[in-house]
Amino acid sequence: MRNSIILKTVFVLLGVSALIACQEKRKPINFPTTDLALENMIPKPLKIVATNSAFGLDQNTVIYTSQNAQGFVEVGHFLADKIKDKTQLRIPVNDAGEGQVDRIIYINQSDSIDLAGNEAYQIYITKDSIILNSKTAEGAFRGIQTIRQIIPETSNDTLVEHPMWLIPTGKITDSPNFEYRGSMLDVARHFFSVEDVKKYIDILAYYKYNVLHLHLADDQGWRIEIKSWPKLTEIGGSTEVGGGPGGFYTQEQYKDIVAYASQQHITIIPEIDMPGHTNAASVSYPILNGNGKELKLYTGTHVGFSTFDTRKDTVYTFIDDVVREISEMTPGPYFHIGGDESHVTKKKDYIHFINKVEKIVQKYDKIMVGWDEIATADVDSTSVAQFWAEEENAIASVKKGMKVILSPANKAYLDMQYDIQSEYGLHWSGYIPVDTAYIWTPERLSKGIPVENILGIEAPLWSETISNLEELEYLAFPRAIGYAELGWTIEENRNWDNYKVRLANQAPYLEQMNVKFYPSKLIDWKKSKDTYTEIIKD
Ligand code: TNX
Repeated sequence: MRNSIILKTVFVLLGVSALIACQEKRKPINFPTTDLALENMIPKPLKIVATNSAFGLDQNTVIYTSQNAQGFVEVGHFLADKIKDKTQLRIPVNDAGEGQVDRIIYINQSDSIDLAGNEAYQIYITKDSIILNSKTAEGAFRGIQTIRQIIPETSNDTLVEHPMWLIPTGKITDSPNFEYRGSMLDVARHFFSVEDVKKYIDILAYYKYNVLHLHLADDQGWRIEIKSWPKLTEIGGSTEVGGGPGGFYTQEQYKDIVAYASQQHITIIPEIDMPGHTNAASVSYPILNGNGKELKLYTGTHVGFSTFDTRKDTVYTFIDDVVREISEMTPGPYFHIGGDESHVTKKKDYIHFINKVEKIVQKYDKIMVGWDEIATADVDSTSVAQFWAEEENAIASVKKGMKVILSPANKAYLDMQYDIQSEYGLHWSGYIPVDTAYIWTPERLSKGIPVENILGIEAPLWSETISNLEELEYLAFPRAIGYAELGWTIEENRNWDNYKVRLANQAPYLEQMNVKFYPSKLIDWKKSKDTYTEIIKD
């Protein structure tokens, strides 16, 4: 197998040399010495071997992709678009046209056994070519994020007569530590537009996340159109925390988010939180209500006061409709049923409810995910628990043979304040500065959660204190970048002192994307060229 990769590589290189030989003889370029291992990649790849020369990305570079393997051409175009955004270069894809071709980037489907799984990839960078091998388009997509990250911000304008972006040569072998690397966005407490969600997806994809979990319903708002129960959005969608206008996604908009995420190989996980956190649903359809109290729309931030009536058939007809409509629009394998903080649901009713809802979710071919409390019910080993608060529940899920997603609130909650001066966020589970967010070991979080049971990690962003994209970005970044590394990079390759330098160097990308990240003082942020010039002018 290894031989076949080498052969293939040689074949491609011969092709490149032939292409180049057709061109006028090039003058040898005197590349400066480089070190691929010192590049600021996040997450840090599994293995990097530097060969100390450079690939000059320039106007004479062309991208080629496998053309019969599903999704590879799209990955090639995605890379070309991002190169255009960063460098202004227009790199052709699978079509050299009349232009001069000096170098190629080849995105190649390979079945090599050296590629461990769908998301694994290898990149070979020489002076003449960049060859990216992966089994699937998903792996190729993760790999091109690495390529994007090692294209420098500025070009070298002296080596040849036109600008050239020097990429260090060497070999990268990479694959993820955990198969599930997610973030959650609470669009229920405050509503966020489709455009906001798309921008969040863009940044997550750059750091190799593969899941976005959307918290679509809570006491303060119902955010997804359900055609068979229209008042959910008419009434339940009309409020949010603080009394703002709320909002909801039409089914078309939800599908648009799902499709956008899938282009970036990110799976959307929809969550309808129940039987608690259901005030907005019960105000819309009072027949669902189980707390016996008068119902009104709620714009505060208390939790634990609402519940569905777990003994009424209509409630399960309702849930069946909701799960069916949402599942039909959701290609991903998971459906999240919440299940947290049902403080006014009696224990036996809660267990009865979760057991019934699990069957509904399975009927629509989805895997049920729930917050760790679901482990107190009689759930199946195929369901997944999301550990946020009670270690005891997480351990109970492991005993049931379930997989666990790690979201410990004192480490992984993006809505916790960085410190006492933070403008937004809560601190019920403590303050989470940028180092605390990074310096923990999911693999050894609890003796009762062995690595085999860890599906991955997820960083939830609850939105009680944030109401627009700028505030969202303040809480999410830079911490979400650290969680990306905890999810992707193996423990022995993670190191705070090394990470914080790479993080400092994310500033130009975040600025280019106009992300209003929190400029933590723990990080010696790299100044972008513009800021630098301004400082000099001052
Ligand atoms: C706890 S985490 C909650 C949410 C809140 C969050 C605020 C979880 C399953 N429940 O309802 O928004 O704390 O940090």
